[in-house]
Amino acid sequence: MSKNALVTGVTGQDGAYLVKLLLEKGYNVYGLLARRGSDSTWRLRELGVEGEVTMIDGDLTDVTSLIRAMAVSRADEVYNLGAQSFVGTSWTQPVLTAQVSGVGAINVLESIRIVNDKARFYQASTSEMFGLIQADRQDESTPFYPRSPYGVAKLMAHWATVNYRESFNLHASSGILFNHESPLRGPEFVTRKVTQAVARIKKGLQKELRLGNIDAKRDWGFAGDYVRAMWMMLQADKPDDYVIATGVTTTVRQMCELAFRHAGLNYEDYVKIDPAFFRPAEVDVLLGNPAKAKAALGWEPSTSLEELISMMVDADLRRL
Ligand code: NAP
Ligand code: G4F
Repeated sequence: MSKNALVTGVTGQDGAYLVKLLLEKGYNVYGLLARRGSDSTWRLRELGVEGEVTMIDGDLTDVTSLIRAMAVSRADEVYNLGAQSFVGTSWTQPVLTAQVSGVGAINVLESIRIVNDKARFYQASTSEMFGLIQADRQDESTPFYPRSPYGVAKLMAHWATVNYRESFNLHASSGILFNHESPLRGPEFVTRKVTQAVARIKKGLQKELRLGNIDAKRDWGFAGDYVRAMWMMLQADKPDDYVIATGVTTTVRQMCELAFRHAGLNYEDYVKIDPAFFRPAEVDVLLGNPAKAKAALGWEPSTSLEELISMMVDADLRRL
């Protein structure tokens, strides 16, 4: 019998790749669709899976809609990917961020307890929780020190996941995912902002690219690899927390260099530093150690940053 999965954040980058993976594995896939004024399903359409997901109206801040979604989907597995996920916005909308990205996870956990406490749960935790890093390479034992309202909200959701596992014996796992990108990445995040600008500059539609702190370092991987890790966590006998990362860190500056070079351009001719894009508190460097995920789940990334950025620039050139 095929399994049922419920995905919150189904219209996001990870939601689209996860839906594709689950469909390939024979799941009946249900998505929690938050009501928006305009069409939000373009990513599912790009991957050719829009018609294959059963959408259920709902919002992470409305626990009644989550209880209904659990009942309607009869989910065996619940992937909580929904969030206000842009760090920059979390300083201007801290309460919304706390409600969606923090309390929202508790709402999902409660709906699981009420409707079916045998359903397995995945929480989209984040390397942003490490913030002001307390170890050179961050793993599951590294203390957290969030640096943004988003990081604080996600830390609440992370500990709620651990607490519901320990209190109620839920199969609740948390993936501490480092930055992961793709051609479906939102244009506000730095990789996509860069690859979109490279394509526009190449086609003569844009003259310069304004960025903030290009000395920040991130451990960037490919979203398609990372959703595989989410699924693997829910297939394990026991729930647990896992760092998912590549183990390589790169500056925003070097990432720009790669992107511009792929289009035959020199980033120094186009990138301008704009204080408007600096953050009130920065996460200067992230570098993950995914050894536990490799040993326990057999998970490994398959895409280098150079391949990833090339894929994104090519996709943005095609779209123009
Ligand atoms: P994303 O593209 O920003 O997607 C976020 C999703 O959440 C969208 O489907 C959005 O719906 C939905 N959402 C927002 N507010 C909601 C609400 N009130 N109720 C229900 N759904 C709501 O994020 P992503 O990159 O796919 O990331 C997936 C998850 O992983 C997020 O929780 C993110 O915080 C976390 N994460 C991401 C990364 C990364 O590098 N990508 C790393 C670590 C953790 P609309 O499209 O309708 O707005
Ligand atoms: O691409 P970013 O906005 O991603 P950030 O803040 O690392 O957050 C992403 O990864 C987290 C995992 O660690 C997720 F949890 C979160 O949901 C999101 O997906 O910024 C990356 C770096 C930052 O240091 C930022 O200051 O790039 C720097 N940066 C420099 N100029 C910029 C810009 N970031 C953006 N978005 N725009 C700029 O112009």
